[in-house]
This record gives sequence, structure tokens and C-alpha cells, in this order.
Amino acid sequence: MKSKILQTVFAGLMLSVCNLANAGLITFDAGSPIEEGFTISSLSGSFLFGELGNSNIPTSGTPSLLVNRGTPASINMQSTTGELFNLLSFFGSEGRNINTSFFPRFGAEGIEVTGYFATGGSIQSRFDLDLIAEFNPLLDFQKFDLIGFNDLSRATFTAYGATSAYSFGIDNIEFSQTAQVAGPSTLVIFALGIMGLAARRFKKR
Ligand SMILES: [Ca+2]
Ligand SMILES: [Ca+2]
Repeated sequence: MKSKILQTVFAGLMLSVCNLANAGLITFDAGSPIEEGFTISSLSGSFLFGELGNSNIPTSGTPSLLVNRGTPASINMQSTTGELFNLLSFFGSEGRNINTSFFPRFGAEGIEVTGYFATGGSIQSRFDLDLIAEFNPLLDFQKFDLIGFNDLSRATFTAYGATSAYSFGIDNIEFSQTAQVAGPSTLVIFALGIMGLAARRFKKR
């Protein structure tokens, strides 16, 4: 009997602290800076949502976000509700055709991602681009994995390199969020309740 009660308490505790991580993808396919509970805002540069077939904008195979005319181009990503998030990966592009005719030297040579931890401090990684932008989904965009970008309150993506790094392209920002978990007080109340119930049962016998 006693072990059964302990089992129940244990199961209850396990259930309460279970983290439910939901993953999501910001695709920019709807042409909006607000998507999947996040707001993407410009820190430097203007937004162009790259529809397919626009010969000025390198393509990921689907509509993407081109950050244009920044010094350098830079964006901020934040949850609309202030909820913390983990960044997992993103697709990045030069934003402009670096090596050939269209605005040579204005495209980014890489993208620097900074994640700001809710507890203070930050994490930063630089991702060099391949400098190929030929309006070909296989070449324009590369996928970059983000390691350790967890429990962030916000993140920035900033271009570097080139003459002014005034543009870059971004798509498919992959994130996850951890569902709200029961606080310690809830757990204590739950455990005390079960124990009280158990004590009463033992008294009855
Ligand atoms: Ca897209
Ligand atoms: Ca490229």
C-alpha cells in the first residue's frame, strides 16, 4: 500500500515537471514580420519580403526576408508575449549577388547571430556565407545550426563583411519553446495533499 502511494506521488511529480517543448518555423511565406508568436523588427535596414521570381532577391525556394540598406543590415527577434525561446537553425543568404552584376560588394559575407539570455549575458556565433547568389535555391541560401542558443529573451541577426554589409537574406528560423511548468509551490501542495490522504487512510486501518 505504502509503495503504491509513493508511486502515485512520484508519478504526480514527474507529470508536473514534464517540459513540453513545441518547435516552430518562421517561414516569411505570408510576407509579414509577425509570425508564429514572434516579431521581427529592423535594427538597421528596411524589409523586403522576397517573393519568388524577383530577380533582385536571391531565393530560398520559398518567399524569404531580405534585409536591405542596413549599415550593416540587422534585425531583432522577440516573442510577442515575452516568452523565452531556443533558436535551433536558420537559412541565411548574402541578400545580394556578390560576385556578379547586381550590386556587387553590398551583400553580406556572413551573418552574426547574438542570443540574449533571460538570466543575463549573451551568446554569439558567426556564420560565413558561401558568397554564391545566383537566384538558385540550392546556392543562395545555406542552413546554419545554432548551438547553445537556449532560454533567450531576444536574438539579433547582423550582417558582416563586404563594403557595408548592407543586405542579407533570412528564412526558416527554427525555434522551440518550453511550455510553462508547475512551480515548486504547486508541487509541494500536491505532495502534501497526497501525504495527507495517505495518512488518513492509514489512520482508518
Ligand atoms: Ca520561406
Ligand atoms: Ca549563397
